[in-house]
Amino acid sequence: MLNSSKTALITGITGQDGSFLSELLLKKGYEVFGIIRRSSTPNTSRIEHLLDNPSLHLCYCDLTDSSGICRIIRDIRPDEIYNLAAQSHVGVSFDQPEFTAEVNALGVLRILEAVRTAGLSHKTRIYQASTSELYGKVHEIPQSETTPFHPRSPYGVAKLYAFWIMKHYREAYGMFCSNGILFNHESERRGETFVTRKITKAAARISLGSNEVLTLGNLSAKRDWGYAKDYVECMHKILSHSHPDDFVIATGETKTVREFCTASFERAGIELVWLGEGLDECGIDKATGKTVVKVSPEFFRAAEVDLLLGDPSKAVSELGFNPRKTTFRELVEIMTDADIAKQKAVLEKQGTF
Ligand code: NAP
Ligand code: G4F
Repeated sequence: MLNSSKTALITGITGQDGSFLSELLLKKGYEVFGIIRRSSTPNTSRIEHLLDNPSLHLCYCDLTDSSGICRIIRDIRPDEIYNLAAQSHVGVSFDQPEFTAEVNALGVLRILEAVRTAGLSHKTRIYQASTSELYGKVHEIPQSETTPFHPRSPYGVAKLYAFWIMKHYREAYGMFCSNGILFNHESERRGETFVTRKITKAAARISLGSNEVLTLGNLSAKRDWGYAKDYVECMHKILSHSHPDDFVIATGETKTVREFCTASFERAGIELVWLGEGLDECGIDKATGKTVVKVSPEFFRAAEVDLLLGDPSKAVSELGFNPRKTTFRELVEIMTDADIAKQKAVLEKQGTF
């Protein structure tokens, strides 16, 4: 159904979720405004295919820049804001805790204040990209909207502030502020340093002849992995809901990093056998006997989130969310197949395939 009169502002439009959400909103007839950061090399590859769309408008800004945020919100007067911008890498947040807080915590406050001071409190609906990292050292399994939070990283702590400042503006000013507590969601557009994409890219390259060894950290960490394209639909549903609220979006299934590896290599035609324990654990290609996966302390974190498993019942009943739309196996296939196709294209260009 077309929604031709609506205007949405997406922060983080160049990211994985921003690119899928722009596609969705443009299809629904929105005028989409996106915030991009100035960079010395192009950072719009994920939305390249949308750049000619006359309903897509990009403006330079940064979540650390209050005056820019105020100006853009005052000028656009958006019906909806999707705040997806963040320093989104948990591991990096240990190295850049202050920057992570500036963007992931105070950035949200800047948006809320910009909306409020522009007199848009009762017009603009705001979605905040909250995260299962809030549960951290989990207090219960599975995690739902009522599970207490216990973040385990500067990223998680910053996102906790963001979660609560959203709730505060909802309660104090009656603003339509909703948190989507999204569990890990991946895709063929996932950043290459997140574990799933790191795995699918390596599995593809190794299956096509590369001699590299994939080096990972904690293989036993468990995550509830869904498909990003499905999850952005929930972002829109959350802002289209009758009232502002917080929702867990998850599949209700959890797998280890090791299991993701096994499934991706299998899709790429390599049967993995796991040998050893801890730092000595490695994944062997059963057919050749070669080590293709090893472990390095370099990728361990000062504090780990061991197990995430979401309970999406509320989103299922109130938003009509289907947590089984894309299964774990289908997700692994989508990502691995995409990386195989990309690697084949690279090899073809080099004349080696
Ligand atoms: P992503 O691919 O890393 O994208 C992050 C986006 O934020 C990029 O567009 C990035 O711009 C932008 N950004 C970073 N710092 C910024 C700043 N200071 N000012 C303005 N923009 C900035 O992340 P994603 O996976 O799409 O995730 C989207 C959001 O959901 C993030 O807030 C993330 O924390 C949250 N989240 C993600 C997951 C998940 O599993 N994917 C789960 C729960 C929550 P550049 O392209 O210029 O770097
Ligand atoms: O892929 P990851 O880096 O994602 P993580 O830390 O779960 O964070 C992602 O999901 C969150 C939602 O829960 C988002 F809020 C956040 O923005 C981001 O999108 O790591 C997943 C697991 C971790 O336990 C990590 O320790 O994989 C483990 N891991 C093992 N080896 C690794 C590696 N992670 C990375 N990035 N690289 C490795 O080599």
